[in-house]
Amino acid sequence: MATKIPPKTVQPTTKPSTPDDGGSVVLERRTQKVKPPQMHQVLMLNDDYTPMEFVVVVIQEFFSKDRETATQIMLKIHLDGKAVCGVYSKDVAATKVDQVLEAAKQSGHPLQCISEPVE
Ligand code: TYC
Repeated sequence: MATKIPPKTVQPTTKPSTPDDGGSVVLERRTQKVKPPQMHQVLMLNDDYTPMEFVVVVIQEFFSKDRETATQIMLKIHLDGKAVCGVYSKDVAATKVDQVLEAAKQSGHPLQCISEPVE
């Protein structure tokens, strides 16, 4: 596995020796400009037809929430029109959206799910 270098660490770099430096090695400090990856939130949208129980089960299954939490999220979607079900890397968020839409399609429900960058 590749070794991860945390952001804002300082990496020593060697400077080539010049003719009159006696062959010494100079260590320079350089701050790495590595940003954490952009995260994406997965939102589920309300509609008038998908059963509440189906939404709760989907949230439990695909977003690893316990029944209480899944119910709270479902009710927030129902009342506010949408809610965040989870925050992931871009690829994982896209997979969650696909899984939810496929499950909804298989069951004949119009449930909608989207992902968007956080902030
Ligand atoms: N509004 C739906 C109903 O009353 C329930 C529902 C909740 C639907 C959340 C979609 O994402 C949703 N049956």
